Formats: sequence, structure tokens, C-alpha cells
Amino acid sequence: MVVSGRKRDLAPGEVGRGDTADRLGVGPGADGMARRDFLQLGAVALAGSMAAPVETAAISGSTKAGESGTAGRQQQQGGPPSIDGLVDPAAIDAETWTEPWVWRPSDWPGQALELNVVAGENPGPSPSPGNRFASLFSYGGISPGPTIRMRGDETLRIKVRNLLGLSRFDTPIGPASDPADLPPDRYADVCRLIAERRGQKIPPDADPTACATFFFPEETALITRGPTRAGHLGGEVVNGQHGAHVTNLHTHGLHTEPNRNANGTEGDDVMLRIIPRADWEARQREAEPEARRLHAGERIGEADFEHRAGDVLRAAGRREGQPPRPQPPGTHWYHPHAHGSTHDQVSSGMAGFLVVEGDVDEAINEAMTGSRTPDPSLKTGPWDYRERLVFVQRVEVSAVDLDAGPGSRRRLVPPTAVNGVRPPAVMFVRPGAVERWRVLNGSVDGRGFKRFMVLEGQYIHENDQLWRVLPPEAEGGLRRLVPVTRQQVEEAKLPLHLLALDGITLVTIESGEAKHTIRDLSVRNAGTQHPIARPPREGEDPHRAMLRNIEDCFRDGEGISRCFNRPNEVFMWNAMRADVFFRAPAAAAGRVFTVFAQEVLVHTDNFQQRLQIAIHQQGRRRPDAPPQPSPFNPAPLDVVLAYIHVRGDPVEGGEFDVMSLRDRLPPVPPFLQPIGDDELRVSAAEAAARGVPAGSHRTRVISYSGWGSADFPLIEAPESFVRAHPELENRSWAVWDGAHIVLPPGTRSMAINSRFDLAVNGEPGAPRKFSHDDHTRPRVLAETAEEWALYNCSMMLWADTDTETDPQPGQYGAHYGSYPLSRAEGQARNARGSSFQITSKGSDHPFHIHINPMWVTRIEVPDENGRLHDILDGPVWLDTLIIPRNGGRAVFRTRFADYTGSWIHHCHILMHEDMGMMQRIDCGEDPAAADWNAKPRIASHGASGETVSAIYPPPSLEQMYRQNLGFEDPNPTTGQTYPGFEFDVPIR
Ligand SMILES: [Cu+2]
Repeated sequence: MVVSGRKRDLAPGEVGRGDTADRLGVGPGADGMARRDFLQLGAVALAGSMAAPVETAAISGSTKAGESGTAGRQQQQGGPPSIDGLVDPAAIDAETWTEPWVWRPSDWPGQALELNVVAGENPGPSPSPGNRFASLFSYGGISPGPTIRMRGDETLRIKVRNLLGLSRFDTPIGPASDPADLPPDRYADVCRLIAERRGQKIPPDADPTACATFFFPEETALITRGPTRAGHLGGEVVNGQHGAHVTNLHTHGLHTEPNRNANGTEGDDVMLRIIPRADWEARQREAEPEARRLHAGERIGEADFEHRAGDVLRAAGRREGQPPRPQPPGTHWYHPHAHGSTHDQVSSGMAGFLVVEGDVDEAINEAMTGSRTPDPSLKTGPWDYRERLVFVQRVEVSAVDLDAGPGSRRRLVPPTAVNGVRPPAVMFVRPGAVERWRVLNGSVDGRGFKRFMVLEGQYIHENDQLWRVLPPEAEGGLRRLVPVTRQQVEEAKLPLHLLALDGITLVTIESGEAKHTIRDLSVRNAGTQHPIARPPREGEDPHRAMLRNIEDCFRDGEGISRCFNRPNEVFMWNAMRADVFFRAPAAAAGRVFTVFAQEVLVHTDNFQQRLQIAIHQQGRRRPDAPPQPSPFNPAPLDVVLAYIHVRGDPVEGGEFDVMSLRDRLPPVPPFLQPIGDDELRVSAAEAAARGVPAGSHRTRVISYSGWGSADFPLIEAPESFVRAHPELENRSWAVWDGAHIVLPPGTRSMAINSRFDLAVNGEPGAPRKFSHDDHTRPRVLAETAEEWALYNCSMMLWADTDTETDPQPGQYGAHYGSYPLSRAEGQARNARGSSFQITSKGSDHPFHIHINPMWVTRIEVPDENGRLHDILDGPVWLDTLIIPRNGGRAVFRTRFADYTGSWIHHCHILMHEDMGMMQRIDCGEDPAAADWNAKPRIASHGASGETVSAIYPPPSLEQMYRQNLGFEDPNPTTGQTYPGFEFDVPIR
């Protein structure tokens, strides 16, 4: 492949570099990982070869280090994997299930849990038992961190010490392209430069664009010639990955002080930056006085946190003459949240459970064991009841540390760990036993969306395929593996009961009264078929069949319901928790079950695009050509989480009716009472202060938007812009193939628009990246409630990828001149000509808000014509929700109780957050300073989509395109306006 001087020959429908990354699941809009991670990954597989195609290396990397559940076993490529060494749960003597150690504040009155942040720059075999890989960053060398169990009226003290070294990585200032998405000639320059610096020789016939290596920002800066800022000077006023060694602590799900406590300890303040001591020392050597100053929010080396859980609804308490109430019980978690290093640190395994215990647990414990406070990890009582903590996380197993040395900046495809151990571990249960599992999806990238379920039988996921283990055919023979279809998975699911989502015990409204409840998950959409599980018709090509299945998911409301609401499973996006009851059938002695997490597949457009590419390639292939890689590469990231072996005598208690626990649950506390319309209505005084009609409601509309960089649409920069900004060559524009093309931004275009009420403001302007003092930040009034409508403008684009018939000046990689079309229109054109494909993809953004939970009334997925369909069975308390892509909408109500000050909302694909998809919220006590929008009407769960759209108008395709393509980065030192000129929306 010739790369210099002329356009790289990319066959129509052939995937460019960007798509390779995407196929690995480390690609653009949908995924949390940077492109350089993918390139590192190639480096591992290639072992230094510069000439081998990245695609091949990457795919073999995926197979070697992917999601297989049985590390270290021999694999046969292509056929069934070997059965040798696969655990036989029936043949082992002891449970291998493990959980992190537990810290209870009540055991250590007045003392703090100490969390030491450490790094292994060259993580080797793990010091933790059972862990195949050590974490790069961790709390004290283990992952996950210790489990905190506390009561809802206790105070939690934590000391965080940052033992990491100097933050070295320099951050680009202002416009900067993604180094992995430069045009081929520039990209080749980067590769040559890196090879030179490492003393490597590139063979003359090698394709330098296949350089499977890590991009060093310093070296890239030489190519793009942009200014940078030294790592130890970073600060939170920078978007993009930076400050790799700065840390802090967020208590996810806790309702607590968001800023400093009165006694000087820290609250849940993510603007806090605990900088390494080495950063501080380096700053003292800087000439600039500003650098030598300690900024507000910075702490050197350590910080002391204090969370008073029992301070809930104190204002209401004062009014009623009641003391503050305890924090409602719930399964929460903690993790670092320093802007710029959030993805790297959390995905490295820095996280732990934070369980608040209380009346709900006592009621269940008493019913199950006779004791209100049994040891939750011991099987007790007539049903062998116990709790299990299930922390599921895709772990970045080695150096994603931007500051780690060259030798250690490698990584494998992230394996999924369960409680820090590469699964599957084995649990033992007796027939009829009942367990409560607190499941946490701690994955923070775009491939973390999972369907959690338990399957009848033993399975392994290997060679990109799920296999069921069957007993030997003959005496003395080996167990056998048979491949399993998606429909067989649907049929193998065991019943589950749901107690809580995001740690919050379910609340339902019965005859006007709020009640805690438990949901029997077997009844939801029972008897329907999952569109994706439908087998090909007689003689139908399997790829075409699967493409039709995916399209059917979005065909209409019924397709969406059948696709998103499945029986006996929990759809868990990033950061989500689910408390479920599992009951071993009474007649199950000797049987094996599998705890399983299946990738969601409809949470991005990646899978649909891959199928389109595969079908197009099939159509073009010569009969004698070698077979193409599977379009399912990377295969769905399905993970076997654990095995259950049912053994021993049946439990004494007999068959237990889990739903009977519903009647034992305590009343819903005031903090979790659903937010009624009256709470959204403003008082006369408040209406007067804001100058709005009395009887109005407080509302707000916010949009999340952005594309990845690997498949950013190809657009040309106007000549006037290029002439006016020669300094931005290779930073925001480049010459390629005779055209002036706009370069994909290194921070991607992820951004937020908090002025997106199109009824108030028909032209909402560009979205904005995070800046602490951004004037567009929402201002809310303490002790009131608001209704928020969220839109997701991250959308798919379509283009003809046959550049012979549709020449596109400047086309390279996966960048095409692309158009916003409805899904239906794009699919119709794809059916007419397979070179017309999805070329830029949208992503469902998991929206998370700190401090207060959300009473979520609607999560609406657009069908192929853009009509919105609510996938919620009923309103639910959550602290993280998905805003579905392509113009999807979520609506919630939230109260700003107890705390004033500042906190944030952000995307929980944490790479998106680091890149600026985060916004500060101010909560104050002056009604005139609040900036909600007044509305005569508000939404409800039961309302039609059209009714809600009349209140909160949805964006047009054109408006969505504008939100994704342009953004403002208002940071005072590093900001930019992208792309920097007026652009037209391409229509075709
Ligand atoms: Cu996101």
C-alpha cells in the first residue's frame, strides 16, 4: 500500500483504521477508550513488527486476551475450544467465590479508612490471589478496594493518600487533532518519528501507516506543532486526558455534602484535586509565580473526607420539628473522579462498594434468617440466605497511564473481572437456597453495557462464541462443548427478582401511596421473542438475517419494547447497580448454573455498521478469495461471571416465595417519595422573583452530543479559514489529496448544551465542553424540585463508501462526506446499494448526576422514523440513566435537598467525561438567581411521546448534526472553538 503522495487505496466498504479500532470495541463515539489504546493493543500482538497489518494483529489480540472466562487454557482457533482445564464445579471441594474485605466505621469509632493510591508501572502477575493481572492504579495494590458497609446514620471518614509520582504528560492547548486520525501522510510521519526515537528501523517496503505503536503526545506535538502545557501544571481547567496522577474521591450514590464540610474535611467534591507531592515540588521550581501557588481545591498528597450519612432532609425536619433522617439503605460505590484522569484510574480498578445498611436490609434479614443483622457473607437460616457482592468491571489490565514509561505503555484487551478476579469463580448453594446479590456494573467504557442473567447449565465464552458444557457421551469420556444460539440463551434464563436499581429500593405507587416493592422479572414481556435472537429464514444469509433483526429492534414501538425489556434479566449500563434475589430451584441438586453478562448490542450503531460492511464485502468478494473476518469482530463481549453448583440437602425452609418479602418492606421514607407535580410548581414569591407566571413549573432541557474522532465526518475547511489560520495546519485542518480537510478534534466533539429548550430558544447555539466557571452552568434553587428533559444528539451519519462512484475530495480512513438521515431512510438506501452505509455512529450516553437521585419517568428510544418510545415499565429512582442516541430522550424529576454549593452531571463513559462531557451545577438559596425555564405543563410517565414533545420540542436532524459537529471549549487557558467557521449541514 502506497501512502505518500496519493490517496490511500481504500476499497469501497473497506474499513479504515478507525473502524478497526471500532471492531475492537475501542473505537470512537460509542466507546470509552482512546485510539492510542487500540494502537498499544496492536503493539502487544505485533511484538514490534512495523509491517504487519494492524487489523490482523488486533483481531488475534482480541482472541487471545478477550473475554474468555478461563485464563491460561489452550485454545484451538476456529473450532470448539479445548475442554482441558475448564473448571468442573461439581468436582471441586470448596467455593472459589471471593469478595473484598470489609470496613465498618462503627468498628473504628472516629477513625478513618485509609486508601493509598498506588501504581505499578509495569504491572506483572498480580499480588492478589486469583488475579491474572495487577492493576496499574489501585487502592493499596488490590482491586476492587475494600467494601465499606455503614449504617445510614453514621459518619464515614476516609483518608486518601496519593503515592503516585510526577504527572509528566503534556496537554495540548487549544485546537489539537487526534494523532491517530491524521491523514495517511501525516500519520506516517508520526510513525517514522516514533520509530526513530526508539532506534527502530522501518523496512523500506513497510507500510508506515500500520505502525502499531503508542502515540507519545510529545512526539505527536512535534508533528502537529501545537502548544502544550506541562502535566504537573494541568488543573481541572483542561479537557482531554491529563493529570494522570491527580486523584480525589467520589461517593457514587451517596446524598452528602458536595463541598467542604464545616470542620474543614472534604465532602463529595470532584473539583478537589489531590496532586502528587512530586507535582508540587516540580511546581516550586517553575518561574511563573502562578505555578508556585496552591490553587483552591488543590491538596498536596493527601486529603481527609468525611460523609455524614444521617443528615437527610434536615430543612424539612426543621420545619416539622423532627431531627434529620438516616440515609436510605442502598448499594453504592466509590471511585476517583479527577477530571482528566477519571477514565484511566477507575477503569484500572480503583473502585469499591459503599453499602449503606438500614431498615430494608433488616426487614429482609429478619424474614430470611430470624436476625436483623446477620453476617451478610455467611449462609444463615432456613434458606441458607446470604448476600453476595458482585463487582463486574472491564479492567484496563496494564498501563493506560499517560505518564508511564515507554516499556510499560501497553495493554491487552480489557478482560472483565468479577471482584477483581478473572471470572468465573464458583459459588455453592443448596437446593432451595435464596441469596441477595448486590451487582455493580463498574465498567466505564462504551462496551460495558450488559444484560445480567443466570442461565441453566454451564457455559464458556471462547473463540467469540458461547458454548454449553455437556456431560461425556460415554463413560470415561470428556465433557463436550456445543455452540449455543441466542435463542437458546433466551430459553435458558432462570427467574430473578429485583429489589433495587442504583441501590435504591424500588418504589411503586399503589392507590396514590408510595410503597417499596420487589419485581418478578419473569413476567416482563414474557413469551415474546427477542428480535436479535431470531434465526435466519430458510436459505437466508446469516449476516443479512442479523442486520434485519437489528433493524427490527428499531422498527416501531413493539420492536423497541421486545428488544430492551427482556424477561429475567437486568439491563445494566455503566455505573448501574441492581440488587436481585436468586433462588436455587428445590429440585436442582447436582445442577450447574451460569451467571452471565451478555453485551447489549443495541447501545451503539457499531454492530449494525459491521453487518453492513460484511454484507458489502461479501457482495464484492471473488469466489476464490479467502474468507473475510467475521463481521461480529469483535464478537459481542459476553462474559461468564460465575458458576453456581447446587449441592447438598435441600434447605430446611422449603420453597420460598420471594415476592412475599414485599409485605415485609418498610414504608418509603420522605427522601424517596415520588416527586409530584405540585413540587415542581413555583410559589407566588418565587414566581415574582423570577418574573414568571404564578403556577409555572420548574423545567430544564439539556443535550449531550458528540462524535468520536475515528469516524468523524469528512468536511472541507473554507479557503478563507485556511488562509486566516496557517498556524492551525495539522492541528485543526490539513491538506490531503488536494483538499483542505478539517481534522477530527483530539478531545472528540463530546459536549453538553444546557440551553436546549427549543421552545424557549429555537437556535440553541453550540454545545460546550466542561469549564468550571462556564456561565451557562445550570443554577438551581435549594429545597425545590425541577423536571429535566435530556436529549442525546449523538447521531448516526450515512454516506456512499464507494468513492469511485461518489468521489469525495480528501477522503481517507473511515472519514466520509456523510449525511444526517433518519434510520429508515438510511436503511432503505443501504438496501438499494450496499456501499451506502452508516459511516459515523452515535452512542447512548449514561448520564449521571451527583448528590441527589432522579425520579426517572421516561427513557425514550427513537424508532427508525424518530418517534420516541418509553422503555420504562414505570417511574424509577436512579442516579445514572441512559439517554438513547439518535435523538433519544430521558425525563426525570429531582429535588435539591439539604445541600447548596456546586456539583456536577456528566457522562459515565468516563473517557467522554475526561474529554469535557461534564457540567457544573450551582445550587443556591436565592430564587432570583435560579435559571430554570417556566412551563405551564410538565411531562408524566403515562403521557404520549407527542405530548411530551409539545412541552420539550425534540431537535431536527439538522439541529442534531450541528450539535455534534461544533463545540465551544470555554477553558480560559486551553479553550477553542471548533471547527472555527460557519458550516452548512450537508443534505442529500
Ligand atoms: Cu458519553
